Amino acid sequence: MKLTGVELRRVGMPLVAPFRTSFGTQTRREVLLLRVVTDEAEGWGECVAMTEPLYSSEYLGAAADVLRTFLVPALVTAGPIDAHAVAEVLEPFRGHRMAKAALEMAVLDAELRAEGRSFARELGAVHDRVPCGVSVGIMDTVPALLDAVEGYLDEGYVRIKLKIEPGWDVEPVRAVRERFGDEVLLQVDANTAYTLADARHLARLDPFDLLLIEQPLDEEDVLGHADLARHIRTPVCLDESIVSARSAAAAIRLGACAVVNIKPGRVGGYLEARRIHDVCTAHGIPVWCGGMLETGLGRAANVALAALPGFTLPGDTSGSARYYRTDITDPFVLDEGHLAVPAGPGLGVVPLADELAAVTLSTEWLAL
Ligand code: OSB
Ligand code: MG
Repeated sequence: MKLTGVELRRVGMPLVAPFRTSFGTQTRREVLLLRVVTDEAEGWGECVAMTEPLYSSEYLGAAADVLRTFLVPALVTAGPIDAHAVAEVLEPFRGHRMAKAALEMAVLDAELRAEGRSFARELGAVHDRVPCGVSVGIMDTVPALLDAVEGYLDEGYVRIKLKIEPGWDVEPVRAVRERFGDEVLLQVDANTAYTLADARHLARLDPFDLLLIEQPLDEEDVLGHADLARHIRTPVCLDESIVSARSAAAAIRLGACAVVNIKPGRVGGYLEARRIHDVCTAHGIPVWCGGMLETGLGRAANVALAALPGFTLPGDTSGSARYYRTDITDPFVLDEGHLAVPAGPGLGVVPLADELAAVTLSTEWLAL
């Protein structure tokens, strides 16, 4: 395939409700989309970087810059493109995994569309639908949280994840357990808000039979997670710390995680995400698919990934309506707590022209 054009497009979409985590409150999502045009087909990529470097060091403006200045030019220089060679071409550039992931996703989408194959088939999906969890933000009050959780359970979500931070942890978890019972699959996500000095406090979550606690400590504190795991009964799951199959293998060997959250953007793409799945499966470590408030484009690919055999826990693969009143693709809608895995060529979804135009903030054609 020959690359003939790359478009960067910034879109801005309001969230249906504010989403508060230990690192900040989001009321809207700005997303960088990539459209690659080749001599055979077009492909779409979604960059999961947020506008500010609060979840990770990456942010939207930097992703656009590194794509325009280094990544796309390197791909053009490399000659005919092949999705499985993109990561190798981009490898000399340090970091910027979310930007690299978006470019690889777009090339892979173009390639698969040209060949009439789906992401699900390419990645090795074994299910045609996946069970869905939902990530519930920090709320001002426990009653407000219980209302939100009740709404999601009524919609059919099969797993609840509560965002936690110091001052909003044991009480909300206790309240959700008391109100909705022990059968609800429940887990928490701290987004690095604690330190090892909080180990005894975090052990107070032990009685609530949580599926896992996600990323309690700093992204770089892999050893700390291994130490913490010896002080609490709740299984430790890593998100921010896992940036590659290599880092996943190291974290597993250190005993730093019993579960892994796989986010393709964070690890440089869907192909590396599959390698992490393979490493974890080989070690008997369950994985689940994380989310980054994706539009329907990223959501389609995530749902395909979540259909691989090692994804034995429900992911943050919510329906479009969890975040957006109007998605830029046909919306993903829950059916009995599940989403159908797209089966069409490539992502199996395309942006709807009117919806996309309505949320577009800017577009830029890169000079190739
Ligand atoms: O830590 O998993 C996270 C959203 C943005 C950044 C980080 C995280 C999240 C979520 C929501 O928890 C995931 C989703 O529903 O898309
Ligand atoms: Mg997380």
